[in-house]
Amino acid sequence: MAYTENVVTETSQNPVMRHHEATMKTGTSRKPVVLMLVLAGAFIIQALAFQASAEDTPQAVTLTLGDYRFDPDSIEVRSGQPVTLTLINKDGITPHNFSLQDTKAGLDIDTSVSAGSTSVIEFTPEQPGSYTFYCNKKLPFMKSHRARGMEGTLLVR
Ligand SMILES: [Cu+2]
Repeated sequence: MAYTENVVTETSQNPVMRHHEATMKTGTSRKPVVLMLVLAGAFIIQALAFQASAEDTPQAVTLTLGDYRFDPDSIEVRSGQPVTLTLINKDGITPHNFSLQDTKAGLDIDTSVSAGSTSVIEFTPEQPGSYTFYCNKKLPFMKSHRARGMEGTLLVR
């Protein structure tokens, strides 16, 4: 048993030791070794980050608001994963809004987007289903934006 351990130790450590010696000879400082360790560390961190992003990818969706409609007016996302929603109001003077309220699904979004500006929100839909979103803007004595057709569907798979 002791013999086997010796063999394993020798084969696994010798190349590393030789490599260290070689590195030390070529340079007067330990810099190459340190650099190698930093690079190895960076590689591991990158690998971990990639793994995390594959499991928890933010879903990016962009909606244009204007002319009393959403474009597109139907979006589809995966449940349990964060959604980054970019809302672009392309109208020159009309403010719009993105409302999506469903207490059962844990969705409570009410974001206004002033004329010509962009808002970015993030939310995580936990409950698969079909949800209606709309613009809640309405001027006195006028039809609401929603009544004029400003609504759409969020499909959560
Ligand atoms: Cu509107």
